Amino acid sequence: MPIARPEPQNARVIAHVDMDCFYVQVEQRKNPELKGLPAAVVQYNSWKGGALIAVGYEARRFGVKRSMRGDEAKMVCPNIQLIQVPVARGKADLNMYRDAGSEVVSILSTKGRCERASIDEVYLDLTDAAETMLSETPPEMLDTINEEALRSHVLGFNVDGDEREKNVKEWLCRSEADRQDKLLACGAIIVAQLLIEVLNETTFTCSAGIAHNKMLAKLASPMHKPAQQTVVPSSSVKDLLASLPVKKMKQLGGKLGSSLQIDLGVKTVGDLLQFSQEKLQEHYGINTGTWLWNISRGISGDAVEDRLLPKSHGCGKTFPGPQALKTIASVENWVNQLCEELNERIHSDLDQNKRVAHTLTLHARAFKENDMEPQRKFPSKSCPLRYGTSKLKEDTMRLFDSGLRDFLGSQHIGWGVTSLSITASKITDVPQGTRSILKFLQGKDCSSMISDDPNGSLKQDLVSSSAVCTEVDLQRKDFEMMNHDVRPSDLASEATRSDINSKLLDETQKRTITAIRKIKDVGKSSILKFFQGSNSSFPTTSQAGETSNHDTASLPSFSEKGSSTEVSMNKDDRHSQTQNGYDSWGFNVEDIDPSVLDELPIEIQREVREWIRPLKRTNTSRKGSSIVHYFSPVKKE
Ligand code: DCP
Repeated sequence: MPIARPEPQNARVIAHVDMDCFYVQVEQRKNPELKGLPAAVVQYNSWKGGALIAVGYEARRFGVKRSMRGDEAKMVCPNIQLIQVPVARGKADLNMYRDAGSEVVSILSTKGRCERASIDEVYLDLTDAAETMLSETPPEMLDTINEEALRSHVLGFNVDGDEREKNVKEWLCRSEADRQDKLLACGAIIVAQLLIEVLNETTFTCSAGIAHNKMLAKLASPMHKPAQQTVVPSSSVKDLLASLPVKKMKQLGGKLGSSLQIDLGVKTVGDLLQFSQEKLQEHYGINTGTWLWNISRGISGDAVEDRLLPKSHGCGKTFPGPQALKTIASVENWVNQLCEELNERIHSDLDQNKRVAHTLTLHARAFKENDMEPQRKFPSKSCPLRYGTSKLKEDTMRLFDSGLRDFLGSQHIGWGVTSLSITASKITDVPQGTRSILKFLQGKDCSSMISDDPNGSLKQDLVSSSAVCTEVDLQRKDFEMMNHDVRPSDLASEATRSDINSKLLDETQKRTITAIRKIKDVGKSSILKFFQGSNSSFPTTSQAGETSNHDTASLPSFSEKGSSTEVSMNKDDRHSQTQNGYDSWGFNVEDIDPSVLDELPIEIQREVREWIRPLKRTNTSRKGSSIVHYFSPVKKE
C-alpha cells in the first residue's frame, strides 16, 4: 500500500536516472562490433527464438518490441542481432549486467545521496549540490553550459525548433526565475555533467528526469529516451498529471488503479483532483486516500534512501508451455539450482558489503488440471532466512509444500508450475561489533581457524547470531508474516508474540553459542581467548574437549564459585559429557579484558556484562533472561 508522506518545506532537487536499453548496451560494450546495429537480448529459453528482454533503439525503429519472441523480431527486422543472456545453472546469469549497473552507480553517487532502485535505475538527491551551485556559481554566471544540459527538455516550456538550444540556455539562466526553478536549472546542469562522465567512463547512455520529488522525476525520465533528460518545473505538474493515465503511475498499475477507473470513473491522475480528501479517504482508507489526494497534486515526500546496493536478491526461472514442472522432484531440482545461486549472492553480499539477509520468500505461478477454481493463485510464502545452500533448499521446499497445499485445497488433482522465484530480503548491515569479529576471524592470525571451518558455518553462525540479536523485532515480524495470507493482527495475540520473541531470543543464543563452540572445536584458537588476560586460567582446547556435536542441549553452563565465575556443565550435561571424556573449563573474571566485550553482539554484551558484574550478588540468574537459561548455575548438591 502506498504511504502518504508530506513534502519537506524546502524545495528538493531529485533526479531519476535510467540506463537506455540496458542489457543491449552492456552486450555492445562487450562486443563493439554490435554497436550501431539493430540488436536485442533474448532469454535463455530458446522456444520460438527466445523471449526478448531488452531491445536496442536501432531495432525499435523497425518495430521490434519487448513483447516479441526472437522469431517474430526477425520477421520485422531481418538483420537483427539476437544475443542470448549469459547462462549459468541452466538459467540466465545476470552478474555481468549487475556489475555494469554498479559502475554507473559509483559515478552518479559522487554528487549526492544515491538510491539504487533496480539493476539500471538510480535516484539522486542533488539538493545540496544544486544549492551550492546556486550560491557559488549560478547558471547565469557560467561562461559555457555543457551541451548535454542544452539538449534538456523542460516540460511546459516550448523550446522546439531551430533555436532550441538557445532557448533552453535562456531557461536555465533566467535571473528572474523563482528559487525553485533556479534549483532545478542547477540540477539539470549537474545531471548533464554526470551523464557525460558515465558515457566517457562506461560507454553507456542514460536518460534522466529532474524534478522536486522522486515521483515526478521517475515520470519524466522515460519521456525523451534515449540519452536525453527532462526537467519538471512546478508550473508544469498540473498539465503533466492531467494527461497521465492512472495505470502509468507507479503503484496504480494493479488493483488500486483498476478500482479508481471502475469505481470512481477516473482515467488520468489529474481526474482525481475533483475528489475531496475526505471522499478519497472514505473509499480507500486514510493513508491511501491521503496519498491519492497528494499525488494528484504532484506531492510526494518520499526520501531518496542512501542505498547503493540492492534491497533484495532474487532469482527465478519460468517454465512456459510444455516445460511446466509437474512433479515435486522436478520442482526440487530447480529449487536446488535457484538456492545455489541465491546462496552465492547472499554470501558475496556478506563478504563484500557486510550485509545479512533476513527473509526468504518463494513466489510461484501454477495451474491446476481441470481447474475448478481458476481464480486461486499460488500463494507467496516467507520465512526467516538461514544461510547455506542446503538450509535454503530445505526451507524453500517447505515453503513450496505449504504453498501447494493452500493452492490445491482439498482437491487431489494434477498441477503444473510455470514459474519459480526465490528472494532474500530485509537486508541489513552486520552490526559493528560482529564486523570486527569477522575481521578478526578473517585476519592473518586466525586464517587457520577459518580454513578449518569446513563449511564456513562458523562465520555464518556468528553473523546470524548477531543479526538475530539486533533484529529480533524485524524477524518477529517475518515470523508473523510467514504466511502472506495471514495478517499480523490476526496472529498476534500477546501470548503468541511473547512466545515468538522468546523463541527468537533462544535462537540468537543458540547460534552465538554454537559459533563460540565451533571456534573452540576448530582447534587452533578460541574466541574465549578474547576474554583472556595475561594470567588467564583458560584451558587449552584439549582441556575444553573436542567435539563435533554442536547440540545446544549439551552446552556448558556458568556458575559462580567464590570470586570467579566458572563455566561448567549443568548437572545432567556434566554427567553425560564427562562420560564422553569432556572436562569442564573456566576462567577468572579479573582476567577478562573488558574491551573484548565490545566485540560481541550488543545483546550478548549485555548478558555477559551481567554475568561478570554481579559477583557480589548471590543469584545471577535473572528471571526471563534466556541466555542465563543456557548457562544456568550448577546447583550445589
Ligand atoms: N529486463 C528483463 N525482463 C523484463 C524487463 C527488463 O530482463 N521483462 C531487463 C533487461 C533490460 C533491463 O532489465 O535491459 C532494464 O529494463 P528497462 O525496463 O529499464 O528497459 P531497457 O533498459 O532495456 O530499455 P529502456 O531504454 O526503455 O529503459
